[in-house]
Amino acid sequence: MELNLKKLKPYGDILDDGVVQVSFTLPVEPSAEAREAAIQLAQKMGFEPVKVATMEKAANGFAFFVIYGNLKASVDFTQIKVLKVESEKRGRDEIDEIIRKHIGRKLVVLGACTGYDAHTVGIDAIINMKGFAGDYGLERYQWLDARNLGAQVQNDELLKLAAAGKADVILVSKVVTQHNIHVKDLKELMAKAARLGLKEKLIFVAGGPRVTHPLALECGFDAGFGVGTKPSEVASYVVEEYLKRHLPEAYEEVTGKKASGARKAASKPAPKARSRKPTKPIRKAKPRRARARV
Ligand code: B12
Repeated sequence: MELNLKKLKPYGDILDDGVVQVSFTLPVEPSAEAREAAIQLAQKMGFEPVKVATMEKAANGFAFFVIYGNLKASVDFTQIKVLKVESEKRGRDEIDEIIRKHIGRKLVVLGACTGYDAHTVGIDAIINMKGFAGDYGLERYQWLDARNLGAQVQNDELLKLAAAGKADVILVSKVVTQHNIHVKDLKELMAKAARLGLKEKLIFVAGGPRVTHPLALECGFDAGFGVGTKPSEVASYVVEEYLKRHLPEAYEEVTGKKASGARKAASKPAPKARSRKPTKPIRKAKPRRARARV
């Protein structure tokens, strides 16, 4: 049997059988009627035939099911187009070497978890020295000056620090998404950045478990990263984006691609090989009392 990408289906035992395992709980005691209800629900989900592998009592008045079913639906894989971060994944040494050779100074990266969001672990995973899943954090890069401002940093404070510290890149983490607070905070940051003339000057990257690249673009960011992101993926994007905007020739040399997407602001090349220290050391934003505004 040959794989037909135009009619892609889940794989169970044999190609195109469409076998899927789903589990759910019904708020009724396990019984023959509960089993039939689970089968009918699975049929409504598009499974045929349906096999109830497990029906267990989860608690008083609750039945837990594991169902195997053959999914009838398929998707045309050849027609799928996804808006995604296009940069090539590179290792730390290569990224450091690109910055040393083509930019000649450290790129200043500021990261924070913003608003009233107190979840620090995501931004720590990206920035802190030890990194995430065996991938060193941005602090470990010789040619990045990466600073982690922690959590509960207000948008105004972040932009003030970005301007004062002459940041090149802003990394924003959003974890709490209740009532779409992440979208509201991200959009507000970008509206303020635009008013301060920072939107075009800096590279803005958003991240978090429910952040996607399209969502980040919708909020006015340049890129978005979600679950399982590794620091080197972020560094790879940042260095390519910086070259694309400021040093199109170097971008073409490094990537083999035309810097056609270069922005207007990019026409002014960044000065090479100069040390750019922030006017004042960037102080960590004052932590606010953890408050769940959700
Ligand atoms: C630990 C934790 C906490 C700790 C946080 C401690 C700390 N210092 O961070 C504490 C106890 C404080 C906490 C509090 C709350 N929490 Co909490 N918490 C969690 C938990 C268990 C783990 C989060 C975590 O650390 N993940 C590990 C990191 C590594 O993963 P990550 O954040 O996804 O980061 C990765 C990527 O997303 C990405 N990334 C993240 N940020 C960025 C940024 C950039 C720029 C980039 C490029 C990439 C990137 O890279 C990272 C590495 O791959 C989650 C549940 C879960 N299992 O996820 C709930 C969870 C996030 N919390 C939740 C909630 C509701 C709360 C509270 C509101 C609870 C309450 N009612 O008080 C409060 C909120 C407090 C506040 N003001 O924010 C909900 C959020 C639901 C939602 N959708 O909004 C979750 C999902 C639990 C749940 N299932 O309900 N929490």
